[in-house]
Parts: sequence; C-alpha cells; structure tokens
Amino acid sequence: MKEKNHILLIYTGGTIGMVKDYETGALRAFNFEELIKNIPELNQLDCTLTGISFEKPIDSSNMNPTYWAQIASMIEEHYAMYDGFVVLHGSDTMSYSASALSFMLENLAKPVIFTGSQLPIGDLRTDAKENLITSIQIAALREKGKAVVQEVGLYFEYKLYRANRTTKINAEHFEAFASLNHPPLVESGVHLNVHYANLLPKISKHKALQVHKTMDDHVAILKLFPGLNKEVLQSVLNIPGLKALVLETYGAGNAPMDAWFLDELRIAIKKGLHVINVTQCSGGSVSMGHYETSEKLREMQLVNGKDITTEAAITKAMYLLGTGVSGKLFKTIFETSLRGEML
Ligand code: ASN
Repeated sequence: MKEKNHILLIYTGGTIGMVKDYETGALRAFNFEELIKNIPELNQLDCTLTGISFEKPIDSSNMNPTYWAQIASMIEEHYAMYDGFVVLHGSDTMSYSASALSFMLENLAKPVIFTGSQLPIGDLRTDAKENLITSIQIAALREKGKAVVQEVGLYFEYKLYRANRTTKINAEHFEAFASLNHPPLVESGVHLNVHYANLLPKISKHKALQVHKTMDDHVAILKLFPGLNKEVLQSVLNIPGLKALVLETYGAGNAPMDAWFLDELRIAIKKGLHVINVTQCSGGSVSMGHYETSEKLREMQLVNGKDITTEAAITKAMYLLGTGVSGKLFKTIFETSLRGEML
C-alpha cells in the first residue's frame, strides 16, 4: 500500500483564522485548534496532517524578520519528517514573507506553500477552505517518489505562483495576488494542472537544505514621484547605517535627469550604498540605457533589479547583506537569479 504523505501546517495568523471581536467589531486572530475544527473536510485528504502554530498568531501587518526566522526554524526542525509544508499567513505581507523564505531556504527540495484568505474560515462565503485544501494537495503532489514542487509557492484563488514573483494587488477580490512576470506553476480546475516548464529545476539529492536566518534590516525602499525634492532624497540616502536602497523608478527603470538628483545618488553610491533599480510598474523589466533617463543610472553602477518585484528585491537585499556579502560582489550576486526571482 502507498504510504501517505506527511504535511506540516504552520499557522502564523492572518484573516484565515480570525474571528470578530464583538466589543470592537474588528477582526482578531484566534487559535489553531479552532481553525482546524472549522474544516472537517481536512479529514478526507489522502495525507496525514500535523499542525504547529505561532504561540500568538498575528495579523501579518505585524510580520518582521524575527518571525521569518521562526518560520524558517520550524521548517528546518521538521524538514526530514515531512514531505511538504503549508504556511498559513495573512495576505497583507504574504508576498514579502514568502519571498524572504525563498531566499532563506537554500537547496529546498520540498514544497513550501504559503496561503491564506480574504474572508475568515468561519464565514459562509469564505475562500479559506479551497485555498487551504488545494495548498495541502499541492504540497502532497509527488511523482516517481519526488516532490513535484520543490520551491516556495504562494497559492490563492485557484493558482499556485512562484512566491518571490508575487504581489498583493487587491484588498477586496478573492483573486488578491498577481505574478505578472512569471506564469502560474499550477492551476486548479477540475484537475490540478501542473505547468512543469514553469517550475524551478529539481535540486540534486546530494545538496542538503541550508537555512539562512540572518536578515539585515539596514535597508529602505524609496518610490520616485514627480516632485520628490532634494531634502527628502538626501534624508533617505543619509539614513545612518543604511546599506541598501531599493529605488522604485518609472517604467523601464527611468528617473529624472536633474543634476542635483543624479549627484546625490552618485555620492551615496561612492560611499558604498547599494542602490537597486526596480520598476514601480507591476509587470515588465528595468532596462537601463534604453532611454536617456536611465543611461546615467547605468553609468553610476546602480544594481539592475531587472524584472524583480519590490517584495523580492527588499528581502533579497536583507538576505544578501545578512550573509555578509558586500562591495562589488553584492551587485554581481543581486543581478543573478538565485531562486527564480528574476530573469
Ligand atoms: N490583515 C490580514 C493579514 O494580512 C489580511 C488577510 O489576511 N486577508 O493578516
């Protein structure tokens, strides 16, 4: 008889497990046992499920790198015993956490699927049940004894995406996430349709999982807008201890050509700040030098973020700085795809 797959559910919080506080009317997290009781369908799944939870589940707006390290430790401790992992997480910062975990888990050979919901599990019209049940089924998918998905994914509203390619795009619709620069890995309809060509290549069985838990938070994001003045730019570039800045530029990586703007950036880069050029468009790529308005940025050696999302860029910067990468090597490694997060 075929042995059942063992799946570990890691509950961190989020709307999926929330109830209404009748005094204030606001949604707050409730405990894991209550969550599981609301989905008796889980007993029908062809796998064994074990659940562990944050001691105090959180709304994901309270997420931070210490919690990411906690999720990474939970996966590391249970890695050998389980075939797949499902992380229940609030949708607000899910793309950041899932991107962070994709960098923290090197040589991942098992599925780690992030999911959550827009409506609490107890709500009559909830999207939580389908999201959770299909995530578990995807985490349990195996072919020829090997996990089909060997990367960090994000499942929401019938689609599994590469986690570090996603962005939350809607606070209202059930289809809350998009991955404009990479197609879905799996689509759920009458059947689970795996798009094999979109998955990361399988990891050699000789490569052991390596877990990196140090994330350096000396980073910032600055979104350009017409009217950004010198004082604002200077104060961001001169934040004490700042090591990397994700600069959200226009279109294909373009920025104003004012001398003061370029001079401030040039001075900061000379002093050792890594400035990463990402586009504020949700789809498409930075292409420095394509327009006159990005030519100077290329000359100044801004890091080319290509088609990376802001969520993946900031977490990749935290991860790289956390591993001690500095100087020219930071730019070289950043511009290389590590977990399928960029072209
Ligand atoms: N505020 C919630 C969270 O991110 C939103 C959700 O899960 N849909 O925790």
